[in-house]
Order: sequence, then C-alpha cells, then structure tokens
Amino acid sequence: MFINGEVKSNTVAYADFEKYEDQVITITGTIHNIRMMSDFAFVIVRTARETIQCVYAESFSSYRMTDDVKEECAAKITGKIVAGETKDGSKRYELQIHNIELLSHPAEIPPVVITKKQVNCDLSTKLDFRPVTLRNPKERAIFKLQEGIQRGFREYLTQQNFTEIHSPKINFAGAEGGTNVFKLDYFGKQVYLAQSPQLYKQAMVAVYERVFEIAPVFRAEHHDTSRHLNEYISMDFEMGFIDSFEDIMNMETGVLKYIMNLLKTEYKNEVELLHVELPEITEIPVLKFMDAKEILMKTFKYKPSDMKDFDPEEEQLLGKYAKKQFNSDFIFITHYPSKKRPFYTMDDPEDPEYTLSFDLLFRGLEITSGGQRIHDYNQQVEKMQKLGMNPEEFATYLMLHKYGAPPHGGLGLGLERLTMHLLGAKNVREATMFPRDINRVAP
Ligand code: AMO
Repeated sequence: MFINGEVKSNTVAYADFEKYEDQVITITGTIHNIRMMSDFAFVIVRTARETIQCVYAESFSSYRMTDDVKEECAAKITGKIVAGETKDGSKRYELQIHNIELLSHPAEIPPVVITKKQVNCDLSTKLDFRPVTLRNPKERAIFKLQEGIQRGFREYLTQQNFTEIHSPKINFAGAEGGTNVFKLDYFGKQVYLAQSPQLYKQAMVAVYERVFEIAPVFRAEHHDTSRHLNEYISMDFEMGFIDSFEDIMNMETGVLKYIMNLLKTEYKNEVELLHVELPEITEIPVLKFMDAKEILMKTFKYKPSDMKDFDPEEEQLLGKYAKKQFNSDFIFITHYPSKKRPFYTMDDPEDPEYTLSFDLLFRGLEITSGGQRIHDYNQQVEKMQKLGMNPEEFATYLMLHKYGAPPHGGLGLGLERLTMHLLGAKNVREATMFPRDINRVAP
C-alpha cells in the first residue's frame, strides 16, 4: 500500500448547496438538534463551521428514523438538496433526509443545553463544561473569530518581511520584572515560565531584523480580575532599524487595519452571529501620558491615585475621550514614566523621567504595550544597575547589546483582551478557550 497525501473533503459546505440543487449528496456532522413537528422533523446538523438544516418526513423517503438518532450522535446524512424560501423571501436550501448512518453515540446527554441560540448558564458553569459548551454555535464562533485575528497578524507581518519565531517558555529569568512570575523546579535549579518572549525576540532582531511570535505566556496573577489570566496568548513583534518608536505604532495600526478587514470579509458569519461591531480604523490618535493625566483631571475631574500609571477606570475614561473627541475606538498613550516600565525600555533622551514607550487602549482597555528598546551595551548595563539588577545574571541577554544591535523596538498584544472588547464581553475568560486563573486549571 502507498499513501499519497490526498484527503477527500468529508462534507459539502452550505455555500455549495446551490450547485447540487435537486441532487442527492452526503454530509458528515453531529446531530445538533432534533425538533419534532406534527408530521415531519427538523434535524439540525453541526458541521465544522455551520449548522445545516435537514428535514425528515416519511413522505419522501423509505428511511425510518429510530430512537437511536439522538442529539450529539456523529452521523453521515444522505439526502436531496431542495430549495425553499425564508420568511423574507430569500432562497434557502435544506436537505431532505434519505438516510442517516450513525457513527457514534453519546453515553449521556450534555449536562448543559447547547442547542439554544446561546448557552444560558453562568460563566463558571460554562467554563466547567467547556468541551461541551464550546459546541454551541455562538460559543465556538468566538474562537473562530480569534483564529481570524491571529491569521491577520501572521499574514500582515509576513507580508512586511517579518520572520515567525518560537522562543523558549522555560527561562533563566523573568523578562518583565515584578512578582507575577511562575517559579519552576528544573532538575533542582530554579527557573521561570516565560512572562513574555521579550529577551528572545530582541536577540532575533540582530538576526532577522523583523520577527514575530504568537504564543502562550505566563503571569502569576494573584488576583481574580475580569481582565487578567495566568496564561494568555501574546502576539508579539520586534523590528530593527527603526527611526523612532512611531514606526512601531504605525506597524501596529497597519496590522489592526488588516485584521479588521479580514474579519469583515472572511469571518462575516461569526461577526454577525456574535453581533461584533468592527472598529473602523483610518488613523489612531496619540496622547502623551502626562497630557492624558491632565485631561483626566481637568475634563473628567478624576483624582488619580497613581501619577505613574493608569487604573482601569482611567483607561475607560480615556476610551470615552477618544471616542468623543476623535471618533476612534483606539488611542495610543505614549511616554510612560520610566519608573513603571521594564529595564529594557529606552528612556526619552529629552526627559529621562519618561520613556519612548506606549500602550494602546481599545474601547477603554489596554491591549498592547510596546516601545523602543535600549540597544547600547553600556546604557543597558547602567540601567540594570540603577534598577538593582545584576547584569551578570543577564549575560546571555546582553550578548545582543555587547556584540552589536540595531536601533529597535516592538510590542506585545494580548489576544484575549482584544477579542474580549470586540465581543463587548465583560470578562476576559469569555474570550479564552480554556482559561487558567487563580482558581482554575481544568478543564
Ligand atoms: P505587557 O506586560 O504590558 O508587555 O503585556 C502586553 C499585553 O499583554 C496583555 N496582558 C495580559 N492579558 C491577559 N492576562 C494578563 N495577565 C495579561 N498581562 C498582559 C495585555 C498587555 O497590553 N514585553 C512587553 C511587550 C513589549 O514591549 O513588546 C509586555 O509583555 O494586552
């Protein structure tokens, strides 16, 4: 026997039904819902990305449905494609069932109803039964949409000559500082789970000039909040030979435009099903950190508790400001105080209290941090020492600077946070397939 790599398609997509009108075809899928009517039944079949309406009636087939045919049975369904009309008069195809071949039988009925328009239970139950609740068409559409975001990120950056990389997740040091780093026993030695690909994506700038990575990162968040996960997907890029950190913001704006357009064109069904309001992006307004603080105090009469960072309420107010003032769902905030940014961030030569860095807020939530990095060896060593770090511990990272690096910068974009605010969801877990938080490591 020889294997030749040819895999036949196992079903016919609804878009192709027109081609097969009045013909008998076979589709495979899971029996999603059976609705008995007086003298016929609707059998809704769930395929990879669609639900197909099939009809069963004794009048048009010699096949007789038995009690074995149940929801969540995997099945091969043969039938004739017939055209009908929807309420608004448009054409709609359905499959008149001639035969159902059952391929598997569930041992039990699902613990949560998944056949309604949406899964009607609290978030915790929804997550407890994730392998089942994700079968609901609306739930699964979230992660199809998320696929589109990642695809857009990857496609656009590949077109811009970025190289896709994979950096290690078991590391000798935490890249972002702070206490939210997971410690791991590594054959008797203490190591850390990657908080970000930061140190490695920078190293790769001296190799490929432009790199990106889409991968999980780990943060030991000690609090149960609606916007923090302990494991999330970080979409990172890093680019060399920049003139300023504005190049990074421009690249991100290009990426976001591309992603939104891809969602609009190739994820139309999911966008409609989830009632996603895609942001229109032409250009994104930019505010300096201290100017943003002033707006918060003057326009919104807000009394900030911390002049070095924003709290979630301040981010929300800035989101409102961007919408009202610039009709934009996004706003870049630049020049964050040096004290609040990690050791690799380049200080502003004009005012070293601040940095050449930025965050991007989307509908009032931080979805990105980025900026220009220090590329000079002495400057980086000096900054580490000033922050009380031991440069020797970072000797492998500092090879980048020691042996020469171009001016460079980059960013990290939180996939779940972007998805969450596209959906208008209140909790980032809604946009996480299998969330990991302080209380949850299963399913
Ligand atoms: P930062 O730590 O700000 O920057 O993270 C970048 C983006 O990642 C997302 N994010 C999170 N999402 C869910 N749960 C969390 N616990 C969480 N923490 C962060 C946010 C955030 O904006 N190395 C830098 C990026 C860079 O400069 O290139 C970094 O990781 O959307």
